[in-house]
Amino acid sequence: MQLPSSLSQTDPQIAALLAAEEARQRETIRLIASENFASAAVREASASLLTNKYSEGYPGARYYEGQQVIDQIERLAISRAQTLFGAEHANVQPYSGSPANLAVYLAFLKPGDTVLGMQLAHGGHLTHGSKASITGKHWKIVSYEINRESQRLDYDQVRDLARQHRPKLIIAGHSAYPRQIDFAAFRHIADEVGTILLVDMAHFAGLVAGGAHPSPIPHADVVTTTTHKTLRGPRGAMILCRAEHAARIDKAVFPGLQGGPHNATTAAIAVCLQEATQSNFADYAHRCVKNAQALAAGLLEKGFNLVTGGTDNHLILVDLRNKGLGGKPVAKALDRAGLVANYNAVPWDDHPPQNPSGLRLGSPAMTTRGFGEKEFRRIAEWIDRIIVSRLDEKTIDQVATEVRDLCMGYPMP
Ligand code: DSN
Repeated sequence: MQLPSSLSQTDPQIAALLAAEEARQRETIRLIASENFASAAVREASASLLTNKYSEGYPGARYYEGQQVIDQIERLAISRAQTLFGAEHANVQPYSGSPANLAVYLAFLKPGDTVLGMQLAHGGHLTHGSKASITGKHWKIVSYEINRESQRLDYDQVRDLARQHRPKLIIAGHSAYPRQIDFAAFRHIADEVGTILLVDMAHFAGLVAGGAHPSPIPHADVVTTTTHKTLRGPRGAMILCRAEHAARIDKAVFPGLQGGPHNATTAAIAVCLQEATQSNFADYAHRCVKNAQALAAGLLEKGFNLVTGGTDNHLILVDLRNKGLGGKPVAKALDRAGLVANYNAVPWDDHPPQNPSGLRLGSPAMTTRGFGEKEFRRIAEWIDRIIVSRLDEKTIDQVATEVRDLCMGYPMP
């Protein structure tokens, strides 16, 4: 039987929706800090016929035959990850960031053990122990916060909590903390209480690869990362660890948590890791930081409150409380103007997570598209114009037209 070859013939409805999404991505400015534009090569590998293959197990030790090619692909992805990040061991099979983190819990903890992680509203991730996540239900979570005055990570507090609660796992890393982390300080604390240190570098892995952010690899026992954020690969994840932990990490991923790896994703991860070794990737990584700082500077000039007062990575967390508007209505108004961001809790937020006081912004996607500091300054002006207008629809329409015009000069990869 001949399978129909084109999506538009087989399923015109989905084909039309894909075309609509392509137009939306082309005509809007993406400021979601965790999003990016993967290259055509990454997307080609992701959409390849590798999706047809099952391969439970690891290269050379599979439960299905026919792995002549898949084993080579996975070995290549592993060795590229080890080389790029200087890691002793890499597992490239986790389906995404949450399963990668869960695999680390499974590898090192028993249910009920104590974990020390960053409070969600202070920049942590759901899987760092939020009550809404399985991690907050099956393990005893102690959370550290940023310091009220400095608004930075408070390593004394982390040390005090570690001494008091003797966690089996300490997690460093974030989804919404606009500053670099002192990984050596976390290492000292972990050593003092004799515990495992996990760094979740999902947000800044691309910056690490491009030399625009310190690497956690020399300090952490285990490092998890997604591959689709600043790293600009397919939607997937990796776990990097010291050789002594390799067997328990691999066992936790498969058969502990997952079944067959997504081989098309594995190939696309290999491609993105290869792309990350190119000199233009280092340039992209440094521009991500410069562009985020330009956006931050533009917002500060307009009287916006930024958590920690600015950024030294790819993201910004705006506290909108001095503007008298909630994060959700602002994010929705910006979306109508073609400025796509997400509402976000801020530290000590007095509003619920469904309608919090913050707005998270990020530079990676539009940096990939070629925006520079001038364009990011313009974004600050647009955001200010919309806020000053109190989310007036006419102003939003005018900004939307200007946004579309600017986007036309910056083609998608
Ligand atoms: N959802 C991701 C983010 O936006 O930061 C974290 O997993």
